Amino acid sequence: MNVQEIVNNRYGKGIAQCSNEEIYYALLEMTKSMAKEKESNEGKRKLYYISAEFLIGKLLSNNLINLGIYEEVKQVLAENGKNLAEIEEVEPEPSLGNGGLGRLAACFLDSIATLGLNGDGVGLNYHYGLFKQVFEHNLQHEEPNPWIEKESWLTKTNVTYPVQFGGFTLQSRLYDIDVIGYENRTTKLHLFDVETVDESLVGDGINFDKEDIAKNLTLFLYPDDSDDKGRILRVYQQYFMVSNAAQLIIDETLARGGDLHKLNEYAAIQINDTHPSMVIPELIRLLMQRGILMDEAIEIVSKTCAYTNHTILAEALEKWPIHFLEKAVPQLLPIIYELNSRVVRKYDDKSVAIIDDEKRVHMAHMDIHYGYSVNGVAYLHTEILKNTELNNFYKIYPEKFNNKTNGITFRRWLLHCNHELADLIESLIGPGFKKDAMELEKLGALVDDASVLQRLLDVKNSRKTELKDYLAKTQGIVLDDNSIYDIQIKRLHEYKRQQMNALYVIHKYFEIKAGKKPTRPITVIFGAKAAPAYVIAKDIIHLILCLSELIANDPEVSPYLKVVMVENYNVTLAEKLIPAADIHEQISLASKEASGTSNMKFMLNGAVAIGTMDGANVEMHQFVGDDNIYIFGESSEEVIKHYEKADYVSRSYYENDANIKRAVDFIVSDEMMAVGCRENLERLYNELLNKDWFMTLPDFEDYVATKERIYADYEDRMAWAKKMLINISKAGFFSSDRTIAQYNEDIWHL
Ligand code: C3B
Repeated sequence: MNVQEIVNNRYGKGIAQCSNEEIYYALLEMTKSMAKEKESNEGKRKLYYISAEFLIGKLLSNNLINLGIYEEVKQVLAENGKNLAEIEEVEPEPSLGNGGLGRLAACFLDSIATLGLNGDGVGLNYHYGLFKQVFEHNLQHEEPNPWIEKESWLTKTNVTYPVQFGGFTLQSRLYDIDVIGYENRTTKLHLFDVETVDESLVGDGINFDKEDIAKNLTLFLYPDDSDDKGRILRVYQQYFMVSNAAQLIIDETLARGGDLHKLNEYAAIQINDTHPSMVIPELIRLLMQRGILMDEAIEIVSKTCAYTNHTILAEALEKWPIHFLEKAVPQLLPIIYELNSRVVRKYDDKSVAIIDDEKRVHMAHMDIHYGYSVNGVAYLHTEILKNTELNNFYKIYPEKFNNKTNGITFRRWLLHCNHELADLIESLIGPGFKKDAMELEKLGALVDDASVLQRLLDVKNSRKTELKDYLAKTQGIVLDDNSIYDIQIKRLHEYKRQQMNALYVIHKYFEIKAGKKPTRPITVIFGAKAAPAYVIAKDIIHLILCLSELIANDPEVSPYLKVVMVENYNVTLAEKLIPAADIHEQISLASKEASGTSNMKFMLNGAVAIGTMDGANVEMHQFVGDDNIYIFGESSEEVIKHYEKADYVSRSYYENDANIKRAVDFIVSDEMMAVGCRENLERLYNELLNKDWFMTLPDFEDYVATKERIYADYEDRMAWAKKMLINISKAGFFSSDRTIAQYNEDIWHL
């Protein structure tokens, strides 16, 4: 059925008479039924990509593109006076992820479906997602972000499993979302839920009774973990996710005539960061329940599970106190003890034990010992895992370690979010790049063609104007589309160093006051959510919002400098911001950003990076060369040495550098106090002065100098357009189709 027929059936009227909302639901129905008609991917071994996060974004346009009917639908609607872009606005965005890790999982599903691989995603159906960010008095507040409506992309299934916790059992319910591949078959995102969940539990902000597990289990992704009740709730969530996954895997294997003794021939499980790690003991437990002896069960599971590490930050490498597990999942403890004692017996090295002296279970250690593959997510990150962070494990299992540099789906991050650029590229090199991203290299032959460069600049300008209109309409933000758009969008974290960018803003503010006016106005745009319990991250947001207000109200500075922080940064906003960027900030402290994936999206959309030699920036630099990316700051080796020697003293940088002192002092100036809160600003000031764990100050001067260079280079428009085109032409490697093909070849063997 086409749109017209569905609209007629549903509403008994024509498209022209319908509201945008009515049309949206008709398109949802049509797309879902078309997905059902597509074949799902098949094969003997099936991948289960288990992840606590799937940041899928809105689905309508992507599904239409992947079904190959986007243009057709757009035209039919236009003929009836309707605008597809406006209809897209009706769709709520599910916030089932924090950031990179969750968005990566969503890109991977798109590529798995597109490449025709037999693999599904497994996660949880959080009713209120992460949270919706609102700004009040220049501070972040959190609110629930409901996204599940009566009709949605979710399809309720008949699948349900009992999940046993210490003292009680919950019955699950599986909901599916069809993931439609590009001109190909489909796969599924399985989201488990509990029917007893009670949305009315949530009171003020995102507060709720953390102990009523039957009612709260799937309300939020990662509830506030600042106290033990929040932390233990995460254990309940994680176990619920993996127990359901393990039961599903066993059921599907048996249904396909598989033999559980050879489970690894039927299933590959990718453990996405440590959140799903309990799948290892759970699967061992379930196999033993079905009569398989422990030795064999351990061996089978070890040949089935593979682990991806996404970070070296200690706080993200989960270590659960044994008493949490005793309370939530006592049935797993005998297995975890056994897994640990086998390790301890074999290796006389406490650093590789699963259970440490403080009685905490190191989830990553369990994954490495009892999985068959360990991968990092960019070249540098994997090298750091092998040589530093996980070196003791690498010495035991060198064959398990491998790198899989992240990627992004070009369907969403080019074809969908930047139609005009996709059309320009197609007119230059043909449509082949849509299937084989490496064909973008062909653009390399055109870097000296002035008319091509001019068209590229024109496309960028129209994206900038579009962003200006969108932010004016949705957030009341006023942009100058003749200014340079310099954008930093990612979770707020001290290692990502939004605070360094903010210190630069202060520096620039003083320079402008001193009469050093930029050739062209600069707009520094931020988008970031801070974890609800991450106090300093919230203080950094406060700093940025205060600077935004202070500068906007300063007639001397505001014509040249503007600071913007978009509210509730999410996938939808990223889709508008990235195509409009001139410059993107990838300024993490070297060694700390495992990969980064927004860097790839910006590159593909013709923005130029300023960044440190960190994560995938290293590979980007290798592809585009010194002239087309602005690298600054200390290297990862230098940074790692500082940590080893504990020789970094932020105060000495402050005392010995007038620019740094001036910028840091401004945080607690009278001007700032007039627009901000003393408590937050003083705390941040003290943090920078006395700790600065992520070493903002040593890189500051180099950062400032590099910013001046990049802004100056921007003024030679043709030379800049050449940089843009070179970035696009070298982006092909960062397609998630390449990443997924490598996972399959080296790890999954589907
Ligand atoms: C992120 C990392 O911080 C990014 O560098 C990386 O690109 C992505 O994962 C994807 O690999 N990450 C995250 O978003 N959440 C975590 N808990 C750990 C890492």
